[in-house]
Amino acid sequence: MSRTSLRVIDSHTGGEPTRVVISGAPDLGNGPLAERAARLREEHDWLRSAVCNEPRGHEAMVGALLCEPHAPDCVCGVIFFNNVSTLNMCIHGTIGLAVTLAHLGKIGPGTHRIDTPVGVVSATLREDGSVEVANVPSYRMAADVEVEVPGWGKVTGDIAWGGNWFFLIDRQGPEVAFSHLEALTNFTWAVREALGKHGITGEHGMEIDHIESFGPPSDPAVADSRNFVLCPGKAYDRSPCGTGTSAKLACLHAAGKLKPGETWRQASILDTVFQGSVEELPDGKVIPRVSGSAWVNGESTYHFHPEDPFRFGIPSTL
Ligand code: PYC
Repeated sequence: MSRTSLRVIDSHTGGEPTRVVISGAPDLGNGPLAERAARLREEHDWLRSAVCNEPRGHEAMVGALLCEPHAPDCVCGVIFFNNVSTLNMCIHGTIGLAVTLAHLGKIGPGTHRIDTPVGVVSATLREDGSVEVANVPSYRMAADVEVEVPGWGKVTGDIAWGGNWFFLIDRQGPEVAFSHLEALTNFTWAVREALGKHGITGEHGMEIDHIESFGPPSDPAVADSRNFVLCPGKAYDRSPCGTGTSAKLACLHAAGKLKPGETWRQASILDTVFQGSVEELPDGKVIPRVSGSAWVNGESTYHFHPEDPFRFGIPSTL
């Protein structure tokens, strides 16, 4: 097991950081990516903590471990993780990964398949440097689910899969504006806890660990909606959240409000925008296509001095 140094490349996608680990990671075998993600969680959690937690990281940091793929015809595999655990999927991170691979000279413009723990996605690197991700099949599992949220009353939302499980809330709670970050965090965290308390889950009892609140856009000329997304470790997504945008696209499609090929422009709480559209599948699910831009903004080598008490990060207090 190598704990001597790690090489990472940083980028951000619409304000949300991605830190790609390009070398120095432990060997997770060559099985399916979901198996390797479980091994990372169970046997090598130090890597996640060293990369995402302080003093090298911060609560919003998303790590991306670059791996050999398991599925055929993929340019690479990736396992995403954050300040508390691994993530099933991450689209802002896939956009960040694509520009990182281009920065390394490993890919050029075109479409590239990428293996993830929840299935193969594809990233199309365009000539202008933007990236479109074709996500895993996504769907609305339930509409208008009511939950009693202590301190906030009855909240109604949709439950949808977009590569992660989301509870999507429209125009309830605090105004979706940057000046209300603290109130939005308190509200969405209370919703998440209430869902857990009432046993409201995604398929197969999977925890709904992303809460997404929607309001009107600040400028209807550039976006159709603005969101606030609470991530599993209580950080808010600085980007419009690609898997959250996928869940939104699936809900809009299920409600008859978005036809294949139509564009939905989702703004983040920072007013950065992802463009989205859907392709219908015969089983009623959709393939969301989400596009945005990312910029490489750093490269580092991490060292692990044996006497440094925080060489593997300051553990999360959650
Ligand atoms: O873009 O899918 C996303 C994402 C998930 C968590 C943070 N960003």
